[in-house]
Amino acid sequence: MSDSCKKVYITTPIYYVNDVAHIGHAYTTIIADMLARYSRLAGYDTFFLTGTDEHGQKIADSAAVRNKSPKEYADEISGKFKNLWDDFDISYDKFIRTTDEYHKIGVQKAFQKMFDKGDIYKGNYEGNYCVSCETFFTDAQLIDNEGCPDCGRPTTIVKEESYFFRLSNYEDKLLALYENNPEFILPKAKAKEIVNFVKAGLHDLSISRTSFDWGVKLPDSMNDDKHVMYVWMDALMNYITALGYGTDEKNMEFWPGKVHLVGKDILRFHAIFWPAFLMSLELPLPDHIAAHGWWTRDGEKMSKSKGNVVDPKEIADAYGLDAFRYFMLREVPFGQDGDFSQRALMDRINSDLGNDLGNLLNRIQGMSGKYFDFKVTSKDVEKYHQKELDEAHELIKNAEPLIYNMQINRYLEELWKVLTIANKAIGDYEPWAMMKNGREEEAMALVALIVNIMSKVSIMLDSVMPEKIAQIAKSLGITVDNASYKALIIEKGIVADTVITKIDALFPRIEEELIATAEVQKAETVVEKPRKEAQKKESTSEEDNIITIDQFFETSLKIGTIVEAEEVPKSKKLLKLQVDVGEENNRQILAGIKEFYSAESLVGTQACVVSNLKPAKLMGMLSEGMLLAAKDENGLSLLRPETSKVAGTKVS
Ligand code: ME8
Repeated sequence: MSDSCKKVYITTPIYYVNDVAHIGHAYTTIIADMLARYSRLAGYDTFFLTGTDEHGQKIADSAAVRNKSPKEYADEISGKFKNLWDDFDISYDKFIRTTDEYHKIGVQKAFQKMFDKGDIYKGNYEGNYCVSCETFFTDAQLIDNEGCPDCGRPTTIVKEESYFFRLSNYEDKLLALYENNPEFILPKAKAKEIVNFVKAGLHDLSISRTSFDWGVKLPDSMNDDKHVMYVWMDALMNYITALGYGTDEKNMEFWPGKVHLVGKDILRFHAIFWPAFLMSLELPLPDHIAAHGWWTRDGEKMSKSKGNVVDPKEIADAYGLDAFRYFMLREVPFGQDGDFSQRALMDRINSDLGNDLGNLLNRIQGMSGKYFDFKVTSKDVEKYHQKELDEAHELIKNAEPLIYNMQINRYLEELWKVLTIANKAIGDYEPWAMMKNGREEEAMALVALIVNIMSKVSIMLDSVMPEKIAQIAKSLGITVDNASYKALIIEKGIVADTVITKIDALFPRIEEELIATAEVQKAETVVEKPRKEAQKKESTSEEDNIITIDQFFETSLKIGTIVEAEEVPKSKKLLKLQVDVGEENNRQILAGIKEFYSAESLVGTQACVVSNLKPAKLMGMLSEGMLLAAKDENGLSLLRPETSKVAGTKVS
């Protein structure tokens, strides 16, 4: 980031108060928190905003179901979000609620300004409305004339008087914006779909509702009590009302924002409506709208109704908050979807955090204690290790821009390369041999090299794992702040003489048995989930879960011949199968069917295989597919062709 930009404004979406937080919400908030902490450390005047979105029919309906007033209900859920972020030590500067008075005043002022400019007019609307997505759709967009194209739920026809925003007037300006600012939408790959959407033509946007009253009223001057503001108009404005737009404007100096972080589900609102509103308000535009992917569970979108939600608090309590933060930021490239698995989390803890980071600190403690009574001086480090220091500085310098380009997983990868320099140097130079041969000065320089590398990496990791880095800093006798960032990172300086303090292991190893338990639990859901889903679909309506034929064809189904089968020791449910699906090599598939089939009985039989499933590791073994089965109270049956088919035959 250039030095001229001294103010940084970072936002999360404001979360709907119709549901409690899950790891998806935690993900966005943790990325934003990392960016905010890093910006502060690097010396930028930073404002980090999060909050809750509390108006609209969806919230009013959720409250009604619970026999609560919308405000009562919003207070309760908003409080839960805030408590969670406080538990997670999220460093927000402001938590906005759209029911806050200053917000409502700001939204009304914005409406008035857009109206005075001629960008808002009154008309009539008739359209297909999805309450869940709070969005209108044209007939052509609907699935089978009724279903919402975003969530699949049935839409209803809403006919009402409405105020409209002249979105159609902004088509060309928006296209010019995307063209002239190729990094406005991040990752850049996502811009294409937005550009195509705008090119297809924008309709004016209905921005008020008369069918319910749980929303911000229009400004008094409109003299129109029937209407409340469309929830997305109300919600998007939070990014400026939180800075005091229309009320106490002193924090508007943080505008335009650096980055609005959003999930890909709400990119369209942020990359089309929001810049158009801002243009209408004659306000400058933010640098980036950065859209991340979805966290799924066993390949499916997480939602309460599916019962597959991962509670972030439970995970952070079980594995440690910083390990959870590291995992979320490291595991999935920004913009891509990721499947949440405890096994992957444990692997990261044992390998990246325990072996690479934690163990390096142990080695510093061990070597400095054994050879130098914990006292380390860096006076000769440049004499003996300029090359390693240069390599480390180069990697760090190149890693930094990745942060604001939202390539945070790559940023972490680069920092781990710096740790490798340190771990490798110990093996290459063998300080124990140096000590034996009386080359104490060189051994000290080597220990100092490790301390210097660890200190620099710690500074760069502070925003990712603040609690653990505080412990490392204490052990190294350094401080992590803007002064040390400048001295050790920007000016590439050397750590002052220091005394190392012994501390407990930072990331104790998670034992294999625990990992195995988590794997089996996960494996069991492979069998259990489809059954539960099937039952649910029977009891609710299938209309809730309509998919298109194209979505169906995304799943590749083939006939497989089971060539070998054996039991997985210590697992109640798993069998390990080698399955011929017509490829050069057989696939190894772990199937949770041990209670229903013996290994021998399966050899030579056929089954229907999902063959384009992302490979997963179960109990340390690769599983490259899934067998289809049906289960009821009488047991489980694999789905097989009626007569034998050539292995690899497509099922459609
Ligand atoms: O959309 N994976 O609120 P919301 C990753 N109020 N991120 C996820 C996720 C998942 N499975 N599920 C949710 C709204 N998120 C509006 C926003 S802003 C002016 C108004 C995250 O409660 C992700 O950031 O439905 C997504 O954009 C946001 O939660 C949606 O939260």
